[in-house]
Amino acid sequence: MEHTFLQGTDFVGITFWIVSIAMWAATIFFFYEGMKVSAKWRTSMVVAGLITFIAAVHYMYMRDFWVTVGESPVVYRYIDWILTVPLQMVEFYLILAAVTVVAASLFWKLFVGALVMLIFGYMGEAGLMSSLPAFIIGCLAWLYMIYVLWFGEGKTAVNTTSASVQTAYNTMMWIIIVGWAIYPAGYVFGYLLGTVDSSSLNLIYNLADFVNKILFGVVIWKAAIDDKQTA
Ligand SMILES: *C/C=C(C)/C=C/C=C(C)/C=C/C1=C(C)CCCC1(C)C
Repeated sequence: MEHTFLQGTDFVGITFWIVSIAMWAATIFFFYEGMKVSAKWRTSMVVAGLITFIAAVHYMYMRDFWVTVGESPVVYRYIDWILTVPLQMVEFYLILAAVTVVAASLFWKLFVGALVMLIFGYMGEAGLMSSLPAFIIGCLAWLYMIYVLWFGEGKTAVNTTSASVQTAYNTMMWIIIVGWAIYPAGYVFGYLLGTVDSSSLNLIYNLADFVNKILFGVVIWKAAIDDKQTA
C-alpha cells in the first residue's frame, strides 16, 4: 500500500519529518547568530548553517521518498553526506585557522578519509559491493580520521589556542568518535544481521544526523559566544 501523506503509525516517517524541520530551524538560527559573533567566527557559523541547510533540503526529499515508496532513500542520503561531511572537516580547519596557524594537510587528510568512508559505505548500501567488506574499509577510514584528529597537526595547533577553542576542538573530536559511531551501528542493524532492515537503519541514521549536524553547530556557536566574552 503506497501513501502520499505521512501516516500516524509510520514512526520512522515521523522522525524524517521532525529532523527535516529541525534542520531548517537550526539553519536559520546559525545564520542569524553568525551575524552577532565576532568576525573571526563568522565563517564557521556560516558553514554550520550550510551543513544543516544542505541536510534540510535532502531531508525533504528523503522523507517523501520514505513516506511514498517505503524504502531507504540511499542515494539522497549519500549525496547529502558527500557534501556535509567534508564541510564538517572544513570546520575543524576553520576554527583553528581563525585563531592559530594550522597546516592545510590537516584538511586534506580528513577530506580523503571522509571520501573513502562514504564511497565504500555507499557501495555496500547500494549493493555495488558486498556489505561486510565495504563496512570494514569504511570503518578503517573512520579510524584513520580519528587518529589524525587525535595525534596529527590539529592537536599540535589546538594546544596553542584559547580555552574556548580547545573545548570546541575537543568536543567536536568527541562528536566524530561517539556521535559518528551511531552511523556504523545503523549499518550493522540495517545490513549485517542477516536481513536488510530499512526501518532500524533509517531510524538510527536520522537520530545520528540530528546529533551530528545540529549539535555540532551548537558546539561551534557556544565556542564563538564564550570566546567573545573572554576576548
Ligand atoms: C551529516 C552526516 C554525517 C556526519 C555522516 C557521517 C557518516 C558516517 C560517520 C558513516 C560511517 C560509516 C562507516 C564508519 C562504515 C561504513 C558505513 C558508514 C558509511 C555508515
